[in-house]
Amino acid sequence: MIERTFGLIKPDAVAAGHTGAIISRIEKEGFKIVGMKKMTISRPQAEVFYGVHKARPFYEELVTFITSGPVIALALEKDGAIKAWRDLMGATNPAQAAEGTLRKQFAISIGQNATHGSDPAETAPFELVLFFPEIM
Ligand code: IDP
Ligand code: MG
Repeated sequence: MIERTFGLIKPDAVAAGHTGAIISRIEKEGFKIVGMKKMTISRPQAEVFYGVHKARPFYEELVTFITSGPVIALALEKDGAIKAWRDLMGATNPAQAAEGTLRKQFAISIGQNATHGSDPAETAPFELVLFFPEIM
């Protein structure tokens, strides 16, 4: 089933100059980029985006980091896009990420882990509308 998911290239990877390599890999893996924008996420937008993590001990660190510099927001389309994008990113903790995944290659730490991808279930539509209201 063709579906859409939401992705971010996070501030660590943008600052390190990995934008091009990550975009190139996304295209090689057969995703259609239906939306892409470079932006700096505001504190209010980060609080909505990461609202699901509000109770977690690292919430404040998460919001501070995601607003710390420019990101690339992506709307990605593919057959089974939500799982396919999570598979391409790899595990949250780069120490556990498989060879060939983006987080294995580009992440610095569990917090500064290069990319974001919608989790299964309801987060993809919510995140897509939050960042790409004009195309969703
Ligand atoms: P995911 O990004 O693989 O879906 P989530 O569990 O949804 O992982 O966590 C959201 C984000 O919170 C992670 O991508 C990572 O940046 C950060 N994070 C997760 N666990 C930790 C932690 O133990 N310490 C610091 N940051 C964390
Ligand atoms: Mg998540």
